[in-house]
Amino acid sequence: CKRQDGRPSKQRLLVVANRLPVSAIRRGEDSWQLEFSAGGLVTALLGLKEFDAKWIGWAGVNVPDEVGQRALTNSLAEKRCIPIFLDEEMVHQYYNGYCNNILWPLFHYLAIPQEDRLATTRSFQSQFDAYKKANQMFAEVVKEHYKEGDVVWCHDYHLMFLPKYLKEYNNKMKVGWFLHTPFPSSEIHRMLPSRSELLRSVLAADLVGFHTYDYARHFVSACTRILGLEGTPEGVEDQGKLTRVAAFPIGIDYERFTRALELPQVQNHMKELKQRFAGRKVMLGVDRLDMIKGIPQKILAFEKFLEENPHWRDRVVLLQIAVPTRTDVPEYQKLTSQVHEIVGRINGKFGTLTAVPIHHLDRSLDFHALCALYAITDVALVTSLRDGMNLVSYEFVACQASNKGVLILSEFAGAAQSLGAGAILVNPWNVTEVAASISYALDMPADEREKRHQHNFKHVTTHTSQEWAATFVSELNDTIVEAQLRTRQ
Ligand code: ADQ
Repeated sequence: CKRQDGRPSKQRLLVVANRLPVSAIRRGEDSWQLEFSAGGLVTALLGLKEFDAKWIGWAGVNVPDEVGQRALTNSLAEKRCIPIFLDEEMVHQYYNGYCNNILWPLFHYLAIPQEDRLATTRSFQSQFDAYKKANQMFAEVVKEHYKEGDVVWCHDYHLMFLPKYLKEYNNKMKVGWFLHTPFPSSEIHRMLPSRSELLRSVLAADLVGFHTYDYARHFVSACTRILGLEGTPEGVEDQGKLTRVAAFPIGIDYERFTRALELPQVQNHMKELKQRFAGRKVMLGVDRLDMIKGIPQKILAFEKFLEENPHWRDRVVLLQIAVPTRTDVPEYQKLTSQVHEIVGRINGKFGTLTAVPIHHLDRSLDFHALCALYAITDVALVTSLRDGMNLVSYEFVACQASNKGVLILSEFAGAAQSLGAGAILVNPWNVTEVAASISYALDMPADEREKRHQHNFKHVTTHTSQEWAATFVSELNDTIVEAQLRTRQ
């Protein structure tokens, strides 16, 4: 593909995800303020600089009036974003309901709580219908903006029907689908009443990607066991049509972090933090306040560590930065109160008149503050009960070139497969083991810290988000060329 001046033009890419990378705040009838929002997918896709990319997704606000919708569409166009407008009922049924109440916990091996089971069973069909309807709305907007030759990259569990709807419209469209969460064992997936339809819709894509080989394997075995299809080393075959299935481990744009650390304001902030916590080791947790992140488990392990190691009590502090998400879902409200209650109890038990062992913040930190915190941390604690990858662990490593801090990482995060040898791997359900790992990490000799850090740093700097996106798209292009060759033979 060439431009008029002979130079190759960038490949056009339509990135379709439930949420746009910006949040919109209404400032007047026809004026909007846009802000980049935190989150794993957003952070990773900031690396898509080599493509002529446009984003399609929901802006996270209800805009019932046409004036507001037009104004928001215009503001977003400057950021190369195209909005989908979902009304409140749709958000309730599709997003809070089917996506976050059913697929999210199931894909993370979390059982639906006893008191919600009946309600979930009752509302299942209406939520599933809304899910399909929402996916159709996304498909309509993609169709409107699609030009021949575009690559359409669908993201995550919110959009499992999108490949099917797009291919039904135009079978020549290049469609890839990537899952950011784990794909669970087929034994878990088969509990879903809509298990077969979801699998078949995803299989309409040309290329299906996961963070790890294990998730890809679970998906293929769900297709063979539930749909009776044939799994091949390349993917899944159905009546002569091959859907490629592969692992594409995500990374981060690590230079964004290393560059930020050189800025005077970040350096100053680091100095302030070091003074503030002088004489104490700093432990850090940065998570969305979600049940998959294992925040209560982390704090309980820290409590056990303090109980068992009285000599550390006033020499260590845990900073837990937890950005609230899905705040209108009762389960998440319950989690917030639970975390507050545990933190309060532990601070009451081990705090003094001048210091507390845990600083817990329910908020997002701006990028520079986050970099400074990562850089001055001695031990980072990631205790996800399940996590597709976990970018926080990579971001911490990227900021540790001088400090060589230790990463304690859940074996249930995808990142454990890439940073396994550099991190201390733990089972977050086992508080005794996590407490012992905290003690080990705090006392770790410098040469071991150095060796572990080098291993992690090498991985983070050689597996970037740019490379992840480029590999996925190039594999998608190759898959289509191969399929054309096969059809011609
Ligand atoms: P998330 O569940 O959002 O992502 P993660 O991969 O850790 O999890 O990414 C979180 C991002 O949000 C990081 O970039 C982090 O810096 C930022 N963030 C989190 N808390 C913050 C806070 N308090 N203040 C500021 N920033 C904060 C999903 C999957 C993951 C997968 C990613 C990418 O659940 O498993 O790794 O997508 O595929």
